[in-house]
Amino acid sequence: MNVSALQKARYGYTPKLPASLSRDLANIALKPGAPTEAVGDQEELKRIFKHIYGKPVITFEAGSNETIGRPLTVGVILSGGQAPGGHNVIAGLYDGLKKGNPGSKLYGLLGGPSGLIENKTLVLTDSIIDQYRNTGGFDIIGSGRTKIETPEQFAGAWETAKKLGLNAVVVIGGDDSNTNAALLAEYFLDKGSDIHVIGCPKTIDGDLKNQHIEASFGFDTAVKTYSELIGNIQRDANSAKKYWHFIKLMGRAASHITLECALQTQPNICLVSEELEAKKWSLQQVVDYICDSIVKRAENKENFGVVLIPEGLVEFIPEMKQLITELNDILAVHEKTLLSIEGFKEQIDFLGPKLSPASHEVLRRLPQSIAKELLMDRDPHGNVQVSLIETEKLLITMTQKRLEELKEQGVYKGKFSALGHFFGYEGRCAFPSNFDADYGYALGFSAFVLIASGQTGYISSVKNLVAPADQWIAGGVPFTMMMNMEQRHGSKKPVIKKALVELEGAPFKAFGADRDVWAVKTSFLYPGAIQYYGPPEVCDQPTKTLQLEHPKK
Ligand code: FBP
Repeated sequence: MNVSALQKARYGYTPKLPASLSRDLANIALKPGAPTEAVGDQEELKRIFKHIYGKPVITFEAGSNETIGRPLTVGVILSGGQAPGGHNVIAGLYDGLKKGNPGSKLYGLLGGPSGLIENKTLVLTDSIIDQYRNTGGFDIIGSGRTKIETPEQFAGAWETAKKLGLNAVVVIGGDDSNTNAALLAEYFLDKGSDIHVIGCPKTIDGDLKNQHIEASFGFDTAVKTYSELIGNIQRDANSAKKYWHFIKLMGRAASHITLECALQTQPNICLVSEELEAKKWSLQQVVDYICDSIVKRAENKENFGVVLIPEGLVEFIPEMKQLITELNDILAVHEKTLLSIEGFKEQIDFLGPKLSPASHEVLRRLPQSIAKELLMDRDPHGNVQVSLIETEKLLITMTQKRLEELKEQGVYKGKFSALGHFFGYEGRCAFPSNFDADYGYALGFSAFVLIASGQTGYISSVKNLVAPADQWIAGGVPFTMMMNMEQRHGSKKPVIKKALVELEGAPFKAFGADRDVWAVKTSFLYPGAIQYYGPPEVCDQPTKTLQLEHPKK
């Protein structure tokens, strides 16, 4: 196969494993902690997850493990958006299985959860795995966002699992996919079967984390890729001194990506959705905040700058959030009718009586292109597809308008020329950084140990991530520990609680301490490209978020 020089070199990279996973397999024992409770709605969740609720957190320690060498047949699913390190999770799982027993078999379930429902599979072999080690992308088996939801879909999953003779299914996914994995684990147990389900925390968004899951894999590489691009744009802006760049960054709900990129690059403005929601800012207040920096910089003859915008912003502006919540509920029932109506005005008229008067008014006042984007299809989990909403353009248009008013009032004397960018897909399939290559591999290997030790209802976990990899602590965290009940698709559903940016957390505080200076004085940092080879201080540094949230002891 014809591959790039870097790809060839990366095939030869050996991911670093925690000491607890490097020892002889028969000497990896499971140490359970105390039983756990869900983060909310405990009684309801106990009823829904009769079998898997309340399991203890598990860590791996030295001690004997008698079941680990038996042959196993496992199916693996890549679910949701791509995240660098996914191929290494599969490689870690595969290597663990083969080390445990060369007769073990790993099926790739093709195209996401639908591969399990529809029995679309690929038997993974040494030669397949070796072509994907330490590479980005999910192309080894493909991904998808299908949710296993209806009785027919669960029955399909059950049939496939029986036909393939699966002992376990590993779901590599974000909060929604791992919620689905929890339901599947419960379903299999309800059927009286011993097919086990283990999850792995994936998402560039970084919003699947808690005290035991310090980060999801993919975040590290994605933020480093975006930060490189932002730094390059900042250097261009500082050279040409003529453009304001409005850069929207992926992260469907939480602003972790945007915040981390701000810590790495020190732009003039970084909007953090969670803060705007807490302050109950309107869209106009956000625009006024941006204009304030533009006006002050213009006074210093600096008619250029960079604004970072989290992708999920619109869902956190209270008036927009209310509108989107109402639209979600309406679309859950009337989506087909709405889509059959021709003409945008007619669609708004149809929605009018179903929306509250305030939300109807917000929808009417939005630029048509943005309003249309809000009406587009939801994803199978009922989420607005925020990556398709052009918030950067909305903010440029509104900023332009406000600056014209300020010019008329004699407050602003600068020149405003703006460019919009969206960095999202650029970062999701990059070659995984050394951190994500190691972390992904360790998560996959840890998933194998959980399965081989007869566990189900767990998400694979590897923590102590700011320490060198051999000191990482591997184990499993029960799905139900991370869950609560939330409104989805018009009704209450069990879900893994999304970890949003905490305004009292160390990363936001570090940003808050400096941002007023950055807003006026050019303070750009240029992080450069991810380095795969070289000194550890250049190649193996975890994100600033991780370092601030888990300072080295
Ligand atoms: P996951 O939560 O599935 O990891 O996906 C995250 C994400 O990359 C978001 O940042 C983005 O909004 C979304 O996927 C885009 O979805 P799609 O790949 O379907 O366009």
